[in-house]
Amino acid sequence: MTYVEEVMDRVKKMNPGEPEFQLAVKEVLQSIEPVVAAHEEEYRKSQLLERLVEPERSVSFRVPWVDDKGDLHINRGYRVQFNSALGPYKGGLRFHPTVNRSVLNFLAFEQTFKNALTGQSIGGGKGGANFNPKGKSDREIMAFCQSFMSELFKYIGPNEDVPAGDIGVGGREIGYLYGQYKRLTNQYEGTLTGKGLGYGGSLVRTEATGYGLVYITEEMLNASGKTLKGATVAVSGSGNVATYAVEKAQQMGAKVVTVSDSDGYIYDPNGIKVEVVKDIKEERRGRISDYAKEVAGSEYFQGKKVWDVKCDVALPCAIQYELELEDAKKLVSNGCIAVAEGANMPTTEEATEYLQSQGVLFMPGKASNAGGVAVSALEMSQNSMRIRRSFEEVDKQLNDIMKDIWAQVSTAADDYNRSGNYVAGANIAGFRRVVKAMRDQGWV
Ligand code: NDP
Ligand code: 2IT
Repeated sequence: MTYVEEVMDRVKKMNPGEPEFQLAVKEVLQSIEPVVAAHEEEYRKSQLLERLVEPERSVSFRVPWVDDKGDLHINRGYRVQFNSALGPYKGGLRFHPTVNRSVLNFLAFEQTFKNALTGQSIGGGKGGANFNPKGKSDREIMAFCQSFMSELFKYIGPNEDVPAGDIGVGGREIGYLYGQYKRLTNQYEGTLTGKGLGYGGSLVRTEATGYGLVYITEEMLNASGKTLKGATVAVSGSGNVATYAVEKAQQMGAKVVTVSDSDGYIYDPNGIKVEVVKDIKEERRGRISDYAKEVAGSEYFQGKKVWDVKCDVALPCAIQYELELEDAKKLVSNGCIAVAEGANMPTTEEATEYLQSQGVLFMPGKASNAGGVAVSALEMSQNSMRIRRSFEEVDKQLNDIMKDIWAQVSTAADDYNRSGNYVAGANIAGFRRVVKAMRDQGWV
């Protein structure tokens, strides 16, 4: 057995029943194998990979809350503090019924390498709860957020762990969480990011993940002599990442023809009207099927996925494993030339391998959706300095960071004879930075 295989075996034994986490570790460890081979003795001696796959700390806690009828509910909350070699733990909070330890271990592990790619001083973490915000009233959401923070506040802080949003956690939830944090700690500080602009938030944080995704997609296309201008784009999801990916892709001259939610998708051959998506999702908190009722010429497909639609570029922006092998086959047979992940691990292992084997340009989420956390780090620095940067300034920094990530990912792939394999490039580039810091900090 190679060292990587031994560590993989250990992860399986120590984390039984955690398929998402095991898969994420496997993907990273397999792609860094050439780097490990070059330093095997040193890594073994310092148990480097064993430490890399073990979260530094992980808490779970009871979240009791009362609904509008006066009934009590109990959910489980979590925070996984995976790796602080590069800085305070940083990563989002997800409120979704599928949240469990495996999903959060996978997301926090991935976050460690993503955050490394941003070049900023942030470690990897992730948290959330198996709470379903769908159909809940504003008061119920507030009650849940306050109860969740009443436990979480013990483990976070501006130099310790700085959570943000993810699925089911947007501006409204961050506001309620922040209010409760402040009440409990008596501190007005940057312990959460994605805050409202009126109380310490950064311009561009709302747009950052979607915009960053489009910036790096354009870099990847340009390197192959192609562009988003004039391209037809399929986007999945209609949440934070999807909405601003649609907006930026259209600003760059692409035609985006789809958005979706977990019930079905919209096809609009005239180009998705992003104001309508924002109104339905951000204002009315409705379902995406409403779009077809409001926009003439568009169509709603219940229970189907956007990958049925012919497109040049696909941007999966919803949830893990939403793009499976049969979807990848459809994309290829419809002439798709590039896939860039807005979500975390939306493409299954088999689908990724198929796309790469067919010559489709493929950018993994830890590189392509890093714009969100990168602007979160810019929010942290603005909070520390008590300053506020303009939209243009932050947007320019975001663009520069995405260009830098593109350069790191493509160069690392070249360095290890994997040119064009950006999965390997992203894992190797992220790993190198994390490992250097871990090595320098000794056996901790
Ligand atoms: P949101 O909660 O704002 O939106 C999620 C969207 O995905 C909703 O439209 C939701 O629809 C849809 N969705 C969920 N499950 C499915 C499914 N099974 N099939 C199709 N659509 C589905 O979350 P975000 O936009 O913030 O996050 C989306 C992805 O991007 C996640 O993977 C997240 O981890 C990742 N990400 C987010 C960042 C951020 O800054 N927010 C940063 C980097 C990555 P429905 O309402 O029906 O559930
Ligand atoms: O997956 C992610 O990178 C996020 N949900 C954003 C994390 C953050 O801290 O901004």
